[in-house]
Order: sequence, then structure tokens, then C-alpha cells
Amino acid sequence: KSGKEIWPRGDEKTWKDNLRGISNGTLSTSIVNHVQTTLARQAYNLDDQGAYEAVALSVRDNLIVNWNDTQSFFTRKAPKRAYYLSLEWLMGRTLDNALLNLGLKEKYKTGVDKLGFNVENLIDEERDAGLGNGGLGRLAACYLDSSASQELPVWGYGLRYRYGIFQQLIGPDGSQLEAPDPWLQHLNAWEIPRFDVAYDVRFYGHAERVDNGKAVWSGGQEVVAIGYDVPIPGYHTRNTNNIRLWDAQPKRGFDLNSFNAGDYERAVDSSNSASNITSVLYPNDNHMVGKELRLKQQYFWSAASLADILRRFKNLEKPITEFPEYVAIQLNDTHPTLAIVELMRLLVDDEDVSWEKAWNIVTSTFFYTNHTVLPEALEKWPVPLLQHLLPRHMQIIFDINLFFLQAVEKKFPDDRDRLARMSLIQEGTPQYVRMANLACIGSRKVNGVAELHSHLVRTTILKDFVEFYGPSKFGNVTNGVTPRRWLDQCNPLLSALITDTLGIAKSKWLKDLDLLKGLIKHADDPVFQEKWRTVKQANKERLAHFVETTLGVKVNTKAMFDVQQIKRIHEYKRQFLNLLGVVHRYLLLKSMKPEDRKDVNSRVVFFAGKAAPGYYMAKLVIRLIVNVARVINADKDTNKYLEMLFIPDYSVSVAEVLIPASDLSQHISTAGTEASGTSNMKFCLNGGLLLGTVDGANIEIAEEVGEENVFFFGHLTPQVEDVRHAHLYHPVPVEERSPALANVLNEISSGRFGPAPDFEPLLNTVRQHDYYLVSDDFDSYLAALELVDKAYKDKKGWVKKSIITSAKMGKFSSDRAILNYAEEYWNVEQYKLE
Ligand code: B1N
Repeated sequence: KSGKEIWPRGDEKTWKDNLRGISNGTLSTSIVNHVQTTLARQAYNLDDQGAYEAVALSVRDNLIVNWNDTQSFFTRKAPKRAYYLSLEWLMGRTLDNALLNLGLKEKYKTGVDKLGFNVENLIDEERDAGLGNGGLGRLAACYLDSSASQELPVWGYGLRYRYGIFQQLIGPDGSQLEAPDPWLQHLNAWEIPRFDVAYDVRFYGHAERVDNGKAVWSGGQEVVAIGYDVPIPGYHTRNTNNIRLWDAQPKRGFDLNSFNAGDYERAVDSSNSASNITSVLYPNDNHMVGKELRLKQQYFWSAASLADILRRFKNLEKPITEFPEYVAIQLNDTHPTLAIVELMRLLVDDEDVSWEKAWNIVTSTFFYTNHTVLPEALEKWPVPLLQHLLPRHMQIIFDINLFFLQAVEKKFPDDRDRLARMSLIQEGTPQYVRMANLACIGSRKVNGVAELHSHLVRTTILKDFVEFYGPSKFGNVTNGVTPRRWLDQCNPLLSALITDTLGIAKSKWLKDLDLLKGLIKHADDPVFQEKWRTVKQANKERLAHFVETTLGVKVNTKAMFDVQQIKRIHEYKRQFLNLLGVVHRYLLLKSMKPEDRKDVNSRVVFFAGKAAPGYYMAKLVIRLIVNVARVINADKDTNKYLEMLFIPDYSVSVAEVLIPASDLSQHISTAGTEASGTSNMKFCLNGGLLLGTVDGANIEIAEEVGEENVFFFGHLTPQVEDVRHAHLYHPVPVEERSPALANVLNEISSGRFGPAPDFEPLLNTVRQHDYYLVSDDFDSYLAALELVDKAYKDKKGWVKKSIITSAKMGKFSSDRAILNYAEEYWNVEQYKLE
């Protein structure tokens, strides 16, 4: 099996000799050329932003050479490829990452220096690409880094939002304010527009059934999808993968009728609505919002991606039945589930494939990853909305459902409840389409993102499906993070110390993270311990500097840095529990005699994270955090021992400063609610100890690093439902459940930390139903914090725990995870570009 090699026209040698010219030319020439010609700027009038742009363009040239070679290599080899469909790509910055992956950092440092600039300053000029909300979007970014590094033929598909995740500001009363993020206002060197990669995508109109199950869909609105390619360099390899992001543009000549009627305004209006589709990322994490525009985004992206995938497959000139031998499509949660329906439509209506054959192709091609079992996050779309927007797809969904329910009925006769539970349609007015059910039956395999989570998927939301299909369709792939960005790039000092100590090349252990185990034998060595501690201290100073320059606050770097809850603000993640714990500590300090305070372990507690703009309780949590911080930090009695900070506008770049500086991090979701978590992995990899609940990937981290090195607390998953039930049917006042907590709540109610009436609704969530078990876990949380204090007093013991934690984090490299997908799911092999 081999694809087509497309040779350039003209003299082959002339082409080949010159093609490599870019990467061989001198660096300064390349940068200066970009200043002068691409940017049309004057050398003597160049600021850091301009210099950054020129450097980025020069690095981009290198990426493009590798990108081109990789693509023609894959075209020639024609391997099976995998496509990762994700509505979110939380890339962060690219320049530093590209330099490190290409191995060009030193070269550019010198080159930029010669031109009178400092490479680290230029790196800081870049704006984050914030095309995601949180863990799900960042995971996608880590997976593309790993697939390129592991030389796997994987492409990503997403949307090119003109506005990424909003910028978070804190208002005078401590509330979150949201400002738009026009990240494309400056030149974006990391994308290549492909105006020739364009597909028409239809919405609305009508679908008419014709013969043998086919239909014709016509009319409505047509929008054009234009591809923008983002090259993803592998680490220490020339393999360069791609993320293709779609931009929505009006179709030229659309609505000629309006023009004929002289209604220019209406024609312009329709063009506005076309580009609206890719204007903004929906800022919700783990919460479904049933907006028509969001559904349009999902279909627009699914349809364009599938058209592109199908076109590439057709270039191979293979029979359509072999599609699954060349293509695997991974659905990142249910957001791209319409791709399943779209492929049915393309095969049946356009390619003349029978329904049965088409369904076989589809169900051999798709794979579905579930990322949440929270009921409010599970996607379901009203049937009338789908019918209106995508009439043909609604027909296909009804047909899939009919055949599916017949099969269920056959296997489990006379079980109407089961049919109702498994149906793609939830009955009611209106009816809804259940996207998780559709993703499950349309896929070859389904997986969760950590052992506990995958178990919950099998035993709760997809239980009936496991009984129907058998267990082999349902697996687990525990998440991972890329050690390139989340260790080498964000923590260069630790990376250098590790390389030094292991005595092997950095390029080796960064690609085989289990090699970190080699550090274990140094864990007791006082000299190594001191070096380890010095690195942590330097990272704390770096964070303190960042805090001082951005917030104007000086922090005590001798204190323990308790970097907690830097993630989306959500009730299930329980930032509130954390805050209540801090208030408790403050009250305790206040009640102590001054001379007794001297024995207390000093702490600086960091919070950061965005709340969805419409999430009232989450925003109230932020406001209370900021208000409590103001009181605590201003208190001269205690602020030597306890400080608290809320870092606004949390982002990938801010995380890169916070994570390496943490002594302790907290991951304290109610058991059974956090599917995996990935920041827990990043902290532990950087030697921060974990305080957490028995939830998500915390469990597997403890398995790896040893339970003696983590601090666990709280109720376990199987108990949670019973406790909730008891809250409802046998309520016990919070004073009895936890006197310590009742005291904290009362102090907040007294107005000591700001406008008490405003915070009452938040306090009542705990006093009343307490759905997330804050009161039930509070005392055991305090006990765990005490253990932390005790452990931290033993400086040597603590450093040893830190070293061992890092050393045993090899499992959580996203390289392991992506290889797991490649081998056990997609059946895709590694192809190294020489
Ligand atoms: O996905 C991450 C996990 O590590 C986290 O535990 C999990 O909470 C997160 C709808 C989501 N699950 N679901 C979402 C995001 C946006 C949206 O519109 C749902 N995010 C997660 C990676 O597996």
C-alpha cells in the first residue's frame, strides 16, 4: 500500500537543493529578513513585540519545512491515521515550546542576543492561545505534542475562535469581571491559512427521502469552512503534526435573491451570521448550555473535518469499505458526536453505500472518550432544534435509534424500561437527543480518563450499554501531561538538576519518563536534597517576583507555598472547602497567644481560576476569596503566618509559573466527581506534594508514588450517594455535623470578611442540602492539614517525599497515554521521518 508522491515540476535538483535552504541559512539573516520584509519594519525602530514577531516567523519557517516533509512522507507511506476531534485546544504560548522541541533554544538565544534583544523577554511578549476552558482542552494540546514526539500520524481538528477564553478582571468589590480576549489582534505566526482548503457546510433547509434509505438535503444556509493549520513539532524528531482549525466565512454569492430584491442589508446580515459561528469559545466547563449557536459550531466543525478526512482517504483510491483501515477518529467528549451522523449521511446519500455497510464503517471508525459523569454536563439537544437546524441528521438519528432499539429488544425482550433508558431519544416535551448514548453506540470503543472514572462510566451512565455490548468495548486510558512543557519548559532548573543527577541526556528521559525512577536512589543524599530544595526555593522566588510585578504584593518566600485550586471554579471542585479551611486557620491563629504563634508553620495560600460568566455560585466563591484575602493579608497579628492570594486571569502561562513553585497542592473534589484532573499530575511531577480526596487520578498518583507520600481525606465514592440521601431525609444541623465549620460560617455571616448578606446564598449551600459534602468532609480535611503541618516541620523528610513523588510520576506522561490510544484503540503505528 502506498500513496502518491507529488513531485514538483521543473528541475528536481534545483528544488531539492533550495528546499532545505531555510533551515540551513544563518539565523540572524532569517530574523532580519522578517523584520525588514514580512513585517516591513525598521531595524532601528523595533520594540520587543516586533522582535518577538520576527523571531516567531523565523522559527515558523523551520516548522514549515518539517511540516511539509512530514506530510509528504505520510502521503508516500499512506499509513492508517488518527484524527483527534476537539472543540477546545488550550495551547498557551508556542515560541518557547517550539524552540525546545526543535532543539534550537541555545542557537536562538545567541542569535537574538547579537541583535540586542533578550530571548526570554521576547518569549514573554507572546499572547496565550486560549482556545479552551480547562483540562479537556489542555489535554488535547498535550496529546498532540505527544503524538508528534512519538512519531504517530495524528492530526487534530478544531475551531479557530476569534475570541478565546475571556480575560478575567477583579472588580473593586472582589467580583469577577469578564473582558473579551481578541487574541488575533496581533500577528499570529503559528497558523498557516489554507484558503484552498475550503468546504461548504449547510444548515437548515429540508430533507426529502428518496429510494433505498437515501435522502436529498437542500436549501437553507451555506457557510464556508476555511482551514488554518497549526504545526505541532515533536520533541527531538523532525516529525511535525498538524492541528487544522476551521474558520467560518460567508459563501460568496449567497442569497442572490436578497441582492435582486435590493435588500443589501439582509445580504450583509447573513454574512455576519456565517462568521458568527467561529467568533467565540463558549466559556463553560463541565456544564451544558443548549444554545443554537453552540450546536452550529459543533456541526460546522464536524462536517468540515469529515469532508477533509474523506477527501484525503479518497486520494488513496481504495474501496470505501477500507475506510476504517486508514482512518480512526477520536471524539473528545460528545461535542463532535454529530460527526457519526455526518459520516452516515455522506456514505448513504453521497457515496451510494447501503445503510448496513455504512453503519459497519462508521462503528469501526469512531472512538469516544467520556470526560465527565456530572449530570449537568451530559449533552442533550432538543429534537425540534436539531430538526430545524439539521433536518437530514435528525432523520438519520431516528433511523439509527430504530435499528438499535430493535437489537436491544431482541436481546432483552419485554424490558420497556431498559429500552427507554437506552433510547437515543429522551421522551418528554420537547424530546431530547442523548449525545452520550449516540456516541457510545456509534463507536468501536469507549473510554474514561482515569480508573475510577472509567469504572463509574461502566457502572452508572453507560451501565445498560455494557450489558448489551459486553465489557470489552469499554476501557480506560488514564490522562497524561507532556513533560516537555510541564517540566522542562516551565521548570528549567529542575530539569537541569535531573539531567545532571541521572547522568543521561535530557532528550532521553523526557521521552521515557519512567527513567525518573533513577532519582530514587538519591532521595536520602543530603547534598542532592539541598540542591532539590534550592531549586524549589528559586521557583518560589520567581513566583513571588511575578506576584509583586502583577499584583504589587510582596509575599513571604520562606513560608510554605500552598498552591491550591488553580483550575476552573466549580462547586464540585470545592474551592469553597479550601477557603473555609483558610478562614478556620486564621481564626485559630487569632485565638492564639502571640508567643504560641511562633511554632506555627507559615503558609501562603494561592488561588486562581475562572468561573463561567453565568455561574452565580462560582462567581460568589471568587468574591468571597478576594474579600477574605483582603482581611487576612491586612492583619498584622497573623500575616506573618498566613497570607492568601487570588491570582487573576489564570492561564496556561500563569500555571507555568505557579506549578513549579508549589510545596503542596490541593485536589479536593467530592469523591466521584472529578473524572481525572491533570494539574494534580503537573504539580507532583514538579515535586509538589498532593493533598486530596480519593478521586480521579489522585488515586493512581497515590498508587505510583506511595500512599505515605500523599495526604488523603474525605468520604469515599460509594458513600457519597448515601450521605446525600441522609442530608435530604434525615437532616442534621451543621452545628452538629461540624462545630468547627459552623463557627467559620458564623464568622463569615457576622460580616467580618465583607458584606455578609451577599455571601449568604453561598453559605446556605453548605448549611442546607450540601450536595457536595463540604460539611461532611470538613473535619477530616482539617485533620489532613494538620498532618501536612507536621510533615513539613521535618524538612528532610519533606524534601525526600518531594523527590520520590517526582521520581515516580513516569506513568503520567502523555506519551504513555497516546501510545495506549494508538495501540489499543486506533491501531495506528509510529512512522519516523528521517
Ligand atoms: O476533562 C479533563 C479531566 O481531567 C477533568 O477531570 C474533567 O473535569 C475535564 C463540557 C467539559 N470534563 N468535561 C469537561 C469541558 C467543556 C465542556 O463544554 C465538558 N471537561 C472535563 C480531561 O480529561
